[in-house]
Amino acid sequence: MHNMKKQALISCSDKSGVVEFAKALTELGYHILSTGGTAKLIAQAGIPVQEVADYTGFPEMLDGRVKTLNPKIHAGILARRPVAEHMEALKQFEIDPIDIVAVNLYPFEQAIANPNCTFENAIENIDIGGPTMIRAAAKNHESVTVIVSPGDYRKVIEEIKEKGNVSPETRLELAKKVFVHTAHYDAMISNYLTSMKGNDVSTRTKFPESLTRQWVKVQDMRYGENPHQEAAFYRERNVAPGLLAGYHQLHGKELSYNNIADSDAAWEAVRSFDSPACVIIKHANPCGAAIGMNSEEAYTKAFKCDPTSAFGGIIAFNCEVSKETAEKIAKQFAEVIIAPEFSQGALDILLQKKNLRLLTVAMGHARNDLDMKRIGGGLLVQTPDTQCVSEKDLKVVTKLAPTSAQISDMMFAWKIAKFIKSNTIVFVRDGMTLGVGAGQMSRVDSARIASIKAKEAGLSLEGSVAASDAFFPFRDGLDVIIDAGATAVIQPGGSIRDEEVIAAANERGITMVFTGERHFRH
Ligand code: 93A
Repeated sequence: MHNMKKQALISCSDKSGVVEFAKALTELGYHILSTGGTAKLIAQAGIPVQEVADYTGFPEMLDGRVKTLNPKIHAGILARRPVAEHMEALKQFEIDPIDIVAVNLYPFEQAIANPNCTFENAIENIDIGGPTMIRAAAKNHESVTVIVSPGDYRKVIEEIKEKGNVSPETRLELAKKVFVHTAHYDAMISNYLTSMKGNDVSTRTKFPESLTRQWVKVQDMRYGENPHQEAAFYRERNVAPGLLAGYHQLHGKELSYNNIADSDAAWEAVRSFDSPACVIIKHANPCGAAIGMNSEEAYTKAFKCDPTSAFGGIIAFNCEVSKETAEKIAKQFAEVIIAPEFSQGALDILLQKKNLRLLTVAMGHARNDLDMKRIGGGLLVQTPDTQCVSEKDLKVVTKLAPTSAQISDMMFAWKIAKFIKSNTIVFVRDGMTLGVGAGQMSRVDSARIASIKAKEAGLSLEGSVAASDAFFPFRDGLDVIIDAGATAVIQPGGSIRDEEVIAAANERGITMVFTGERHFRH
């Protein structure tokens, strides 16, 4: 052995913190081995470093494809220090044990995120030597410390300074990170390669042959949908945060499984409105939604729609919650309130409610790129429903044209209908829901339920607007809506009986528009 010092191998594409790390290790008595670019940087900083090529006796070759792939490196990493035969073997071949491996990989993900990335460039960004070293070091975490994230340099240095060594617990933690990291790295590569259409390297589909995502645990949960189900909450790795990665809980008990699911639905719905809006969710469905001049007006209107169901609901706002709004909310039992901000006056009131959870959430986060639904032994994947019609897309199909007030209510009704489970019928007037029929197997039943609920809430449907999330297969559903008092209907159209349904609307003197697209939600 030509080197009795402890050794660290540093080979990093992301070179942040490398010089400081190498310096600290040198001061702690480590010999530094490093690859071309990293070695150069370390040497420039005046820190002693030996190139891997110099140590192995093999130059970096094949345009850098082979730099560290050598038994002198891999035996040095993999040798079990407590096993005498392993240490004998190292001696026999003049190999020095490597105690610390700090590597981060060719930036494959960043490379393919560039729209101009060529296939050749992507392939060159597949790191081979790096994953090999970190997997080896992680496997041998009994003896080796492996670092894949510059954020961990400091912890390692501090432990060595304090105890002369990195603790077994830290080595195991760092090893776990490696396999999470390489699994993600390989997933990115396989998603990229299998999203090619056939062998055509220039075309890609959103749906790769093999779809691999990585989910990182946020927390264990007390229980799932029901107390006898165990549960945990995960977020998707390296994805722009949605509601959950982006929320901040100001107050209240931990969110439950159902709280999170419903909060997500509430947040998705409320952020789709441009003017101040309030959406109240129960069991994943809006039981009241409204727009208004401010949070107070929006809440008052939304609550009126179905005060019974709003009990224990999730209330979401897309605007600051005022003191006046908080005073009103304080009179009902709510599980969660979500808003981009709460005024101090509102907080003074709401923070007194022990069981109320308050979340601040930004409204502008990106949507998921794909929607997923588990089925027995499989996964259904689709692009999310991001369609949103504008006024100019509406096609008037009746003799009677809608008034501008009706058009505004139709647009509101159509927006909220998208967030109500199918079959959906929702009555609306003056920017508030009056009755919601959700999740029924027949559209006629949804229409009936929506009108019954409006009546129970003491709301008149005379002159209201109704939205249907999909076409009417027969005129019966439409008749129920008109009988209830609606004078304007918004629906996608597209039924083979559209003529019959349009004739019914004309016969009964209402106005109807088609959107040309539907919003099933299950
Ligand atoms: O092309 S490789 O797969 N072949 C190797 O043998 C190898 N060894 C280390 N890439 C290899 N590396 C990678 O080089 C490391 O994972 C790191 O990302 C990068 C550091 O190279 P440099 O120090 O020259 O900037």
